[in-house]
Order: sequence, then C-alpha cells, then structure tokens
Amino acid sequence: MAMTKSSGGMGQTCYVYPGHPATPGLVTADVVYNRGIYMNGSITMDDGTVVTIWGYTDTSGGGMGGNQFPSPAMRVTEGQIVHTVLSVGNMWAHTVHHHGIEPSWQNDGVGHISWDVEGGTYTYQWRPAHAGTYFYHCHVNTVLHAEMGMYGALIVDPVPDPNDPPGTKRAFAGGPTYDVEAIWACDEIDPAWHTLPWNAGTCGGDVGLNDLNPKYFIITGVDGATSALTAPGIAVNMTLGQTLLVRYICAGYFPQRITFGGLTATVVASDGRPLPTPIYPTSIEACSAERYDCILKPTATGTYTVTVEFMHWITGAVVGTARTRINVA
Ligand SMILES: [Cu+2]
Repeated sequence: MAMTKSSGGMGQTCYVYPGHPATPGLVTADVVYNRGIYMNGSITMDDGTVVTIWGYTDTSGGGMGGNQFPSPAMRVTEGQIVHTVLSVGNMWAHTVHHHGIEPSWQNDGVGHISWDVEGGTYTYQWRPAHAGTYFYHCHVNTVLHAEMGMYGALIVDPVPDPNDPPGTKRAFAGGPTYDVEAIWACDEIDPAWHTLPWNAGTCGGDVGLNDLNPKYFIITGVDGATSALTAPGIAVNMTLGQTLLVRYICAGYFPQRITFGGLTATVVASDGRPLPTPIYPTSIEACSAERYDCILKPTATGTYTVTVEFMHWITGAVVGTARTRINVA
C-alpha cells in the first residue's frame, strides 16, 4: 500500500495513511460492535462551562447513534471472535485501538503502523485471550483525540464456570465473585485543548499538546466536583454483605491516586491480568491507560466517599480531585 498524504477533510493532513484494505482473514464473528463517529458532542461542567467532546456512536440500531460520553462500552467473553465495524462516513480519519488486546497489526488500530480509516468502513477483527478491564480509544493524533473523549470501556468476562450457580459473576476464571460493579474511567479536561481541530499539530506545528492545564476532573464522563457524587451509574448503591468490583481505568494523562473513603480494597488484577497474589493498598496510584480491578466488601453500612487525586507529572502536586460515593445500606 502506498503511503500517501491525504488531502483530508481539512485540506492539510499530514501522516495519514488512508488506504485501508479489506480485513485479512475475516471469519464469522461471535459478537459485532458497530461504531460511528461524532465530533459535535459536549458535556456541561458543574460550573456551567460547556466543553466540546468527540467520541464513538453505536450505529447498530441504524442511523448515526447518540452522542454518549464515554463512548458505549463493549463487553465480550474470553475467546470470542469480535468484529468492531468502524464507519467514519465522510468524517476525517479515526481508528479503534482496543487497548491491551493483542490482535494482528492490521487490526490494532494504530494509524502510524497500519492505516487510519478515512472514508468508508473498516472491520477490526480481534479475540480477547484474558478476562479483565480494558478500554478502547482512537489512535489518530492520539494525544488530542483521546483527550477529546474518544474512548469507552472494554470488559472481557471469563467463560462461565459450569460449577458456579447460574448468574455468578467473576472477575476472571477462578477469580473472585462479585455482586455489584462500578466502571470508573478517571480523566482530566483542559478546555483549551477542546477547541483544537482534528489534525492539530500533525503537520509539525506547536499547538500546545505538550502543555496540559486541566480545569476539570471527571469520573466516567461526569464532573467529579459535585455531580459524580450522586450520578446514576457512577455512585454505587449496594447492600451490606454484597461484594463490589471496581474497574478503575486511568483515562487521563496525569498520574492519579484513588482512595475508597476508608474501605479496604483488594486489588486482584491489573491491565487484564490477575495478580499472583492480591494486594491490599490504602491507595492505588495509576498512570495513563493503567487499569486496576479492586474488590471491596464493606463491613458496615454507611456512605463512603471515593477520592481520585490528579497529580502533576513533574511536580507531583495534586492539581485536582474527583469524587464519587459508595452507599452501603
Ligand atoms: Cu480520532
């Protein structure tokens, strides 16, 4: 395939290899995810500021799908053959990179070593080998596109154990069971970045993508200043005696530290692999794209405030905080 510079939608598009071919070795899938693109989304912060968001839509219902942030989750079972059908239509180039999954290079969605998808559709074929917590994101002008919100959760469940009662949920084969699940993708937002165009910096100009000054700190797409404390699907409501699995995803660029309001977490897996032995830290520090699977079994009713601190990558100073709650009744 010739490496050509595309004229692109914006007339000045460097380092884009748009000639995506048919997927090699395409076989019938067990699961299909259809994804489109939006670049006209927004979220409203607790102080009223509206920030532009880009992401993937779920186009399986026909049409373009809604503008969800984070993008709609994918959930598959270990060993399944999965197709992610990315249709960019007449949008500029994007990809889907299933972070932590290990597909062939043609299906890895890393534009610079395979191809960007510019115009039309590409089917990513992949097969998860390890149960755990992952996420998917765009890998075109990655520093910007991931910041703009082009990511979603990717959960790989183990094959159900035939000796388990039906409906039993496990973090991984032979791993701990859980009753309640939280998926917390923690991220920081620098509003200045969210005004940049799709190809900002790709032609070599300095557009400031080395200078991150976040003003907002979010949990799974919701402002962690106040809203995430009670947001449905983020704040956890459980009863005493239940077991909670927190799937913690560091979706930002600054290092983060999470604490669970006095609850003791048992970290059972990281980055899609079980730990040899669980660890019981009082806090967990995570770097960009790291994931930690944490089991929590509260021993008393109450409200526990979960705190995520975002630390400057050079000074280590805490530059922001996001919070949510675990309510145990
Ligand atoms: Cu993109």
